[in-house]
Amino acid sequence: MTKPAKVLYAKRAMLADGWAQDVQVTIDDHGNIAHIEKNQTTPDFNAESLQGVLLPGMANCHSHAFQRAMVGLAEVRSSQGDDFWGWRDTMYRFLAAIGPQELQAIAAQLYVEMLKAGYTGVAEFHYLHHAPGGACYDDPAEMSHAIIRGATDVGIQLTLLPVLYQFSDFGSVAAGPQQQRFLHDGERFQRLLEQLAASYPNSQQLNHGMALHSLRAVDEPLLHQGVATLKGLHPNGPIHIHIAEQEKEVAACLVHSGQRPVEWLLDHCNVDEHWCLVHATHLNKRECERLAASKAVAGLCPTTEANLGDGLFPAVDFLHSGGRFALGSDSHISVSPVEELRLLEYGQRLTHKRRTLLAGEAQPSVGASLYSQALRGGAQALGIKSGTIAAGMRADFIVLDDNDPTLYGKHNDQLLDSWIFASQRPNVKDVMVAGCWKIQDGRHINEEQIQQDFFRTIDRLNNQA
Ligand code: NGQ
Ligand code: ZN
Repeated sequence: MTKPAKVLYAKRAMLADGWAQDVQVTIDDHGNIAHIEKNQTTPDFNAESLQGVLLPGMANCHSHAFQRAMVGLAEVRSSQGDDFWGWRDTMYRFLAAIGPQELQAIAAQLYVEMLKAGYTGVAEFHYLHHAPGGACYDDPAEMSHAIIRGATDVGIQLTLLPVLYQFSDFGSVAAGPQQQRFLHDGERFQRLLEQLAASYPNSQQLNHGMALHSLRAVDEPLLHQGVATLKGLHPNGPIHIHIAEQEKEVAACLVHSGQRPVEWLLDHCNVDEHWCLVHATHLNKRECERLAASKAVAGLCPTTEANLGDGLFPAVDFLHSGGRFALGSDSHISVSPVEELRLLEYGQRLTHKRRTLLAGEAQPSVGASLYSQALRGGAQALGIKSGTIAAGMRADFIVLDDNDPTLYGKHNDQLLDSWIFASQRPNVKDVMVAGCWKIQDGRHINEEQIQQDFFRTIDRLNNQA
């Protein structure tokens, strides 16, 4: 591992308490911020001068890495039209050929793309556990190792969320043949989590959590068992769940339990700041307020939710109630926090027929308000001390190139507004994860090799198809 940088010097930086000039940031050997000085017109002799604006890096709260290799393969109309469930069939056919080698190569390529776009951490919602056909690998953590290797090689921070999945629908309906690779009972899932905890101690590189695939995939006893397993191993580990994404799922939950999915979850689990409810698209007013009050994070994935025809999350009401959100790139139809935030705001403008909807009272700039909220919610969803530049936090940073026609001459918050609404390029010059540079001048040190492995994997998948 490269040695953490010690002292950085930025002409301009977005700190926890606002914008500052001539900022010197000292980083300790663990990759955390030791201290910060502002208005330091003469930097220390050993300080590294940054060629742009220093911002916190974004945490990506929701990823299914293998899906990056199927983008664009489900955009063709069939005679019956298409919906979320049709996309899911295509995705199930695609994943049948993904083994550990393919998963590692795809994940590595994706994680390089994430870093370059400004994501410094990712929560991997990992449910592709078993071999094609459903048999358990000799090592039950085989596919988890592939993801961890992909992330470690690239150097993005990983929060691994092994997914508990047993059923195909409400009422403990047995899983289908295409779902066999995802399945665990409570005991086998506990063994997987124990093995991962023993093999990989928590570190700056890797954090452990778990996910429940959805209320379709677990019944109530299994849900509680899974949560108890996580709490036994990692008391503060994040717990994620896909919820209320499709209207069909809301209707099925109502028939099965008499309650809507989010309502049911809030009534049956101790949903708190360790939880991330992914999508939570279909919320009524009461659910919206209760979810906000729970301090859980809503894991929003605007480009995937648009691509899959999910519907629109009630962001205005949720943020008005004080709700917390994070961004996820989910199916990776886009890998860009900028594009996610832009679509999040535009979705609201198009429905409410008004402008500047997701800015706060205290923070009237939409770009700055959205970026800082997504930073805070993202770090919470990944269970890491990141998302603001302050002493004691991780040194997860991006350097934004303000010597770009879209960003040049923009004052503080205007810079974020211009980046989020108007940039045509990522504009991310350098990226640091826990004190180590991973992207410098727009490039990752191993990007050619990683891309070659990815291309070979795609060729292999195409030849098999
Ligand atoms: C997934 N993806 O697990 O990859 C899901 C689809 C399902 C999204 N929800 C499968 N975007 O929900 O059953
Ligand atoms: Zn998902």
